[in-house]
Amino acid sequence: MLPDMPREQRLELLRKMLMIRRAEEHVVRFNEEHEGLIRGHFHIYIGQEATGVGVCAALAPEDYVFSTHRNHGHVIAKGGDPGKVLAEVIGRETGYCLGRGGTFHVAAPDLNMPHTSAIVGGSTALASGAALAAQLQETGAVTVAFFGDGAMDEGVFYESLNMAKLWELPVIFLMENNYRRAGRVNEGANDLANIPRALNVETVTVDGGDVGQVYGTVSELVRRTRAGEGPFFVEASTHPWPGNDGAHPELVAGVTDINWAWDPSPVPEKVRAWYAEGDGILAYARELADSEDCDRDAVVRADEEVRREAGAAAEFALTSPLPAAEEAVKYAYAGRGD
Ligand SMILES: Cc1ncc(C[n+]2csc(CCOP(=O)(O)OP(=O)(O)O)c2C)c(N)n1
Ligand SMILES: [Mg+2]
Repeated sequence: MLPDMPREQRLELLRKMLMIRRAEEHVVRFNEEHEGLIRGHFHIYIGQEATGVGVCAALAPEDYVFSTHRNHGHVIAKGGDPGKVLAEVIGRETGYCLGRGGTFHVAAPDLNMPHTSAIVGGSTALASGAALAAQLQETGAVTVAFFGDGAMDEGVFYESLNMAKLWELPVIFLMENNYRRAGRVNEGANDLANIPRALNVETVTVDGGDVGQVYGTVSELVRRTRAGEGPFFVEASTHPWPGNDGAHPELVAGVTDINWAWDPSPVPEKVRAWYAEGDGILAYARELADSEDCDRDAVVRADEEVRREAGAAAEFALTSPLPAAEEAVKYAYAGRGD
């Protein structure tokens, strides 16, 4: 569904989604091409870009977003600088958290993303707290908590949702179901959306791969949340990206070629179905190219620009210095260091 907005803004949504894809392709390549550059695990938002971009496009700059272990995409969607995101992913002094956070904790307070939690379910409590503050201070800010289907197994999720409902907090619980099916083997509920319904939290399900649908649905919920009708719960479902199947994310089909949107024949057969049906970026590229006031050329040009920018961002990160060893604890404790 094309989002209800002028052509330039529609293209801007495409650019944001592509920026997440291109930046994260660099993250996977950092890991594949530079031994020891990323220490430990890392998580990739590829395949879910339409959700993050659609939600953040519905928010105002003063609204809050709390994210998870898949935060890179959310930060870029909220307007983050891809160079500072990539620098943080590899622990550089020029990153959003001066290299102290790393891939799991790319927080960006100046974008009203004060913290991200790699503790599964943690974002729901942080977001409810921020929403309580906004309610008490009457700032009018809306808070979004992104979290995954797995976070619904956590006790903190129930507590956060229940308190948010009882106190009518201005918060939207945005569950990203990246398994594209209702219920899971480790859930008693056969439909995850029934869990918030049991607490009388109004719940909407959307196709998380359809940026227009996400934007339209969340815009209306943001309006209602600001009017004091919250909290709300959204389930945004996506098809799992095949690159996440192994122990570490892998570019199983190489980098995405935007031309696969209209000619999928060069895509390796084992992942062709995902690129044909599951990839929200290619679906949106097709929609835009077929729309009245846009065409393939505009889409391809947007991708070229984004690839250049993402390449410069990766270069910026790779050439940025690590924090000095003697400053390791600077900023680590309140009142210490600087
Ligand atoms: C409290 C807690 N338990 C376990 C983990 C390990 N862990 C990291 S990601 C993950 C899966 C989370 O699934 P989901 O919330 O659906 O997010 P997805 O990775 O699918 O986006 C787990 C269990 C963790 N980080 N925190
Ligand atoms: Mg999940």
